Amino acid sequence: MSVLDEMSENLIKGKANDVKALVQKALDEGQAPADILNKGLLAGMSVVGARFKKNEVYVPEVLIAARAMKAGMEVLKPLLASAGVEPVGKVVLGTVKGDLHDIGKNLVGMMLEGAGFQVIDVGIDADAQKFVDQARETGATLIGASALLTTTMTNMKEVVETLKKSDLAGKVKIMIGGAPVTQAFCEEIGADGYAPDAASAADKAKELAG
Ligand code: B1M
Repeated sequence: MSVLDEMSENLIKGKANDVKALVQKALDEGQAPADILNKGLLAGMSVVGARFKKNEVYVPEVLIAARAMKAGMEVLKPLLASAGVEPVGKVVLGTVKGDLHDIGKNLVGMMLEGAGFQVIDVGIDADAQKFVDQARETGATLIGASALLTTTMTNMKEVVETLKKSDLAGKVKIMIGGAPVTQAFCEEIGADGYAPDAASAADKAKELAG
C-alpha cells in the first residue's frame, strides 16, 4: 500500500498521530504537498463524507476523522502556502443571530475544510452584517448560514437581504442549512443553496463555488 493510501485509511479510522507521521513520511519521500493533500487527506475525508451521508458512520466518527485531518494539516499547511497551493474556495460560516447551536455548524466547517475550502468561522449569534463584512474582508465567495431554531431560521432571510443590498450582490452566494431548514425555505428566502447535512454541504459548496 502506498503511503498516501495508508494515510487515507488511517484518516478514515481517525488515527491522528499516525496521519501526522504519514504526512511527514510522504514529505520525506519527496511527495508533492498538493498530492499529499488531494490523494491522501482529502481522499480519506471524502470517503468519510460519503459514509456519513449513507448513515454508515455517525457524528462521532466524523469528528474523529476531522481531528486526524487537522493533525495532518498542521504539518502540511505551511508547505502548501509556500508551494502556492490555493484553497478550493473561501467560505464564511456561522450560526445566525439569536441562535447558539454550533455542533452542526462545526461539523459542516470540518467537512468543508475536508473538501479543501478555507473556512472563516464567524461563530454563533452572528448578525447578518457580520457575515457580509467578513466575506468582503476575506474575499470569500460563499456564505454558509446555520440555524437550529424555527424562531431564528427567519434571520437567514436577513443575511440574504443584507448581502443583496451590499456591493457583494451577485459575487457571493449563500448556502443555508440546519434541522428546521428545507429546500422550500431556501427558495422562499432567495438563498442560493440548501444542504441537509454536513457531507452534502461540502458537495453543495463545491457546486456553488464552482
Ligand atoms: Co437546543 N434545541 N435549544 N440546545 N438543541 C433543539 C434544536 C430542539 C429541536 C430541541 C427540542 O425541543 N426537541 C429545539 C428547537 C425547536 C425548534 O425551534 N424547532 C431546541 C431549543 C428549543 C433550544 C432552546 C430554546 C431551549 C431553551 O433554552 N428553552 C435553547 C436555545 C438557545 C439559543 O440558541 N438561543 C437551546 C439550547 C441548546 C443548548 C445550548 C443546550 C445545546 C446547544 C449546544 C451547542 O450547539 N454548542 C442544544 C442542543 C445540543 C440541542 C439538540 C439536542 C441537538 C442539536 C445538535 O447539535 N444536533 C437539539 C435537538 C435535536 O436535534 N435532537 C436541540 C447534532 C448536529 C450534528 O445536528 O445541528 O442538525 P444539526 O446539524 C446537521 C444538519 O442540520 C446540517 O448538518 C449537520 C450535520 O449533518 N446543518 C447544515 C447544520 N447547519 C448547516 C449549515 C449548512 C448546511 C447543513 O450550510 C451552511
